[in-house]
Amino acid sequence: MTVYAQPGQDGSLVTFKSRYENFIGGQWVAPVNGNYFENPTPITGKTFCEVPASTSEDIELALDAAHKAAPAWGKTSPAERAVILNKIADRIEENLEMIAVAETWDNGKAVRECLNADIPLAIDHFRYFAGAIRAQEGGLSQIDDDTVAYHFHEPLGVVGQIIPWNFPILMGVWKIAPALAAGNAIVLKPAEQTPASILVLMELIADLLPEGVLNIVNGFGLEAGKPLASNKRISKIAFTGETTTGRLIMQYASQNIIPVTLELGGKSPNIFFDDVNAKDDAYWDKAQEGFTMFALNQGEVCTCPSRALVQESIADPFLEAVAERAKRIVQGNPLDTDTMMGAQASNDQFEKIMSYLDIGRQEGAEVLTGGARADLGGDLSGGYYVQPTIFRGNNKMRIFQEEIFGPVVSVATFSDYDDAISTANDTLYGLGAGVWSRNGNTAYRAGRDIQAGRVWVNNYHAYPAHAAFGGYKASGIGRENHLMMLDHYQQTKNLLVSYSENAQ
Ligand code: TXE
Repeated sequence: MTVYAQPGQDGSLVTFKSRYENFIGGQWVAPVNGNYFENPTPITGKTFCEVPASTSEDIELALDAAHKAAPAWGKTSPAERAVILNKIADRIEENLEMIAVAETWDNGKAVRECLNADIPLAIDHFRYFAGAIRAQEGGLSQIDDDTVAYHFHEPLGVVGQIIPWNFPILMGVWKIAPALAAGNAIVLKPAEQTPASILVLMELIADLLPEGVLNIVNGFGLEAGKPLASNKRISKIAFTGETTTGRLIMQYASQNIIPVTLELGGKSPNIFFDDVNAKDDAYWDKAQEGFTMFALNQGEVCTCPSRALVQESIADPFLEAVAERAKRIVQGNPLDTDTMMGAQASNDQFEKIMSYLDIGRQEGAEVLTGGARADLGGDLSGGYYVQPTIFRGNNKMRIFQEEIFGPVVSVATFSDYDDAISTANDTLYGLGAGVWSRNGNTAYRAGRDIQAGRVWVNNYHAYPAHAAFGGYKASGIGRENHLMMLDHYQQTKNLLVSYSENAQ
């Protein structure tokens, strides 16, 4: 067990500045209007730094810097860009614990998640796209004996990226790594709830990138996000956040006819067929763990398995077992490596989750475990902690249909295969899903019948860089991760060449 010192205390691995600026053109630049906002840590609720409350003027400065850098960066060879991405990965790896503590302090999540998942996945993402860009090949079509169509990949130029607060560094890197690999310059706006850890990352890697290639501008959605997403000087906007905001982003982008990728909300079903607990073995243990993944990252995951569908015939023993398991989730100081669940990322999010705990009860759902704020005492009493909560109800309830984005799972039962699939698909969303069965045919069939971009079969919450990730229905457009992500950051240039000297 390790308990990391809180930033600001003796022995802390990370030193936050008390005031940050925007990172524009390789420099730290104060916001034009001179305004800053306070950034609290969700761990104690206390402010630890100030960051710029930027406006369109700062976005324009960042776009100036990005446009200045883009032509030369776009002409670097894939091999040169790959070397830089690999150096970034190495630098983060050398400072893994420091970055993990910074992420935990800014976001509230358990440091063991940052150490074992968020930051290693971010490192691997840079390495994956370093390899991917070198392995990418163009295409050549022979039109006739004298005519050839060459297909080249070209960068889009300057791209805008807007990220959420649930995985600030990982969601940033999911967007930054493929965009840089493809030769684009970036203006990125972090979420106002978690503006600081990505700036710590930027301090760490700034010297590895040419000036202006990666620019970070902090601020709020309407004041800084909208001027970026609606700007005529970007060639693409990538967004992760709420579905209602995603609709706005699409409207802005439509004015400029630029491509969008959207990773939006979810209400992912996690389906347990009646053979899961047929034996008390390692598989059953794994399935129980798969159920309790609703609490991973405090439930602040767009693919949170927030609707569990359990076959009627096993419902009572199954739910008794998983409720016991959920009670064993260790809540505590997020900087303690024994802690499994930390703080919700913001007070607003905490309040939203608490309101859904009330809504669930009012709708008549039964609370199997949890259902309240977690009071952890000491200096954590000002933080935003919620107990892992299991509701039992039915799929028409609001707690089954609306994204809570907290450590809350709503359980319904199903009678047979068709009932399971129709209930699973009875949602606006289609981002993630889980299927648990010892029967390979059932699991395969369900995986194909569920309308979601990612279906985990006999596992959950794995995010390898080389598996495509993205939503069906109102969960988004486009994919992240995987080679196909490069397509979202590239133009195709077709050169149609005649080598004939004869008239056409
Ligand atoms: O999201 P927003 P919020 C869901 C989750 C959560 C809810 C609200 O259910 O409770 O959304 O979270 C920027 N133009 N998800 O309010 O508003 C904003 O500054 C341009 C799911 O934080 O979508 C931030 O950087 N940008 C999700 C980013 O958008 C705008 C992760 C996300 O904020 C903007 C986060 C505008 N008009 C929340 N308005 C997931 N899919 O993982 C806001 N922003």
